[in-house]
Amino acid sequence: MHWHQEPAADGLTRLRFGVRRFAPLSVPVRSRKSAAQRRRPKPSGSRKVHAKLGRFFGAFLMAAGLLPQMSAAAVPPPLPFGPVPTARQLRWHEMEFYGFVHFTVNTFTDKEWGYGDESESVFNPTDFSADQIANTAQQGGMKGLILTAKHHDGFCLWPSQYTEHSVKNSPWKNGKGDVVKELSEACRRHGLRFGVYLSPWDRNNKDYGRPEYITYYRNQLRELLTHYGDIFTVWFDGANGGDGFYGGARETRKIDARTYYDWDNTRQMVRQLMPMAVMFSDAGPDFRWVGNESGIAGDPCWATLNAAGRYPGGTSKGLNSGERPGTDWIPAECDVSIRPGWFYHATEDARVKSPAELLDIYYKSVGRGACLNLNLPPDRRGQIHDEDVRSLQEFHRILQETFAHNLAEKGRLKASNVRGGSRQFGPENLVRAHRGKYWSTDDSVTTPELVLEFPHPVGFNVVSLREFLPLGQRIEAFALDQWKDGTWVEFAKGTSIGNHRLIRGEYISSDKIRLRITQASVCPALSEFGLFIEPERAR
Ligand code: FUL
Repeated sequence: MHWHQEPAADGLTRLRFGVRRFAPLSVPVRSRKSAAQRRRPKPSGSRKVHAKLGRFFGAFLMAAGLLPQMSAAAVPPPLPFGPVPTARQLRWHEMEFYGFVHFTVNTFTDKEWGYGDESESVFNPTDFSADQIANTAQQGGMKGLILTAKHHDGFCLWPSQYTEHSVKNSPWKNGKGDVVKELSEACRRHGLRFGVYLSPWDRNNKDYGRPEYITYYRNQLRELLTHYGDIFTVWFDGANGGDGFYGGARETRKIDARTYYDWDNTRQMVRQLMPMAVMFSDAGPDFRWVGNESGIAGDPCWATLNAAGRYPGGTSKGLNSGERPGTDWIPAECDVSIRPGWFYHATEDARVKSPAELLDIYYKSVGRGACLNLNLPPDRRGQIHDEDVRSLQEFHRILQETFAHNLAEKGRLKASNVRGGSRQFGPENLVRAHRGKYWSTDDSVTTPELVLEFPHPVGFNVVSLREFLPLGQRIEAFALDQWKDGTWVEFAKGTSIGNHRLIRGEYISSDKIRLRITQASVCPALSEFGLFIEPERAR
């Protein structure tokens, strides 16, 4: 099942999104008429005469060259191209950076995959602090956290009524604790969204491999989606089947990942219980695995994919780069741990990724249009280790300094073409970081260019581009030039843009920069063109 558009109250199909800094926006995607046009009542009587007079004077002024620009409402926006994101996908795109929290019995047994026979008594964090975890994430620039409510070992971090294998039988808080509750509440206190990872593979459950287990899995999912407030994502892991405890059977159980889980019905349940939650898996439906666990998206990394025949745990072919043309909007998420393992191991304290490594990952994930899901594994206290906190904070400080000022704001932008000559689609929309506005061209112009001119040379080493996603991924290739010694010199080129493209390179100083769209399926719709400079220590 795939969701591209949502019906609005007036019968039109609309994409809607609104976030910090960005004004709520509705984009009609089937009608060429603007919302203002649709709402405008038909003139009658004397109003008809006024309307006629208005049109007459408008034509007169335009002919006299006194009204060079057409009124905004008269120029229809470009039609959407290919698959487009849903409202819930747009909300997710805007998050860009969030975190995983891998925490369970493995934290105490020093394993990555528990067998499923771990005693509940091993789960005993000495000083669990959901606030320390949420605060670390928030201070590190993350917009949400996804908790491993249940990993492959089957141990539940909440007191599920469907199993004894959970926190309720652990010594932690005398069995009265609930990690899911504490972390979901701490996230809300820190302005973070909260999501859950519920491993489909369960090495503890006696029914795993049989139909009864699917009922058990859905019951657990229902608990998570009805007891803990808003859940922004449900993360379905593709790792599946094999040996395990399985209620004491201690055997190997193989399942057919294509059919066993009956994903269609589970997805439908999530849609009903949590309509704005985005679902992750190798096959979407809302966002996809990027095909590796090192946090690196392909270049290109298209937001589209051909979903037919794909399923969680199926082929990873095409996931890294996406597929174009693709039938479905299923953008990539890059998941990676701040340490070598997903769970905390004291032996890895000296192997926490440095701020420079995290920056490299950021530019190769978020900077290629994907979202970054960076794992922060709590230690045996139940808190994020100092080393991880330090590295994440410095990484975030560098990003904040880098993106504090868009240097392009100081320049003057000239476009080779502006759609209908209308200000509504003018290039000035590009530098104000307003995702609801964009520069676009006439339908016949697919390879336009933009020149940004400054009174004095400006130094930068990062260029930021964004497409206006409600109209689909339209641009296929672009190039950037600097004016140097009286001529244009190309300094970068690329392919996919999508939600975000960051080009990070050598330090450049120039008073004229040019962006060329060199290949596009239809006229482009670009909502950001930014120039930034990284602080010295980032390089
Ligand atoms: C994988 C799992 O097997 C790992 O343990 C981890 O949870 C990672 C995010 O996904 O498939």
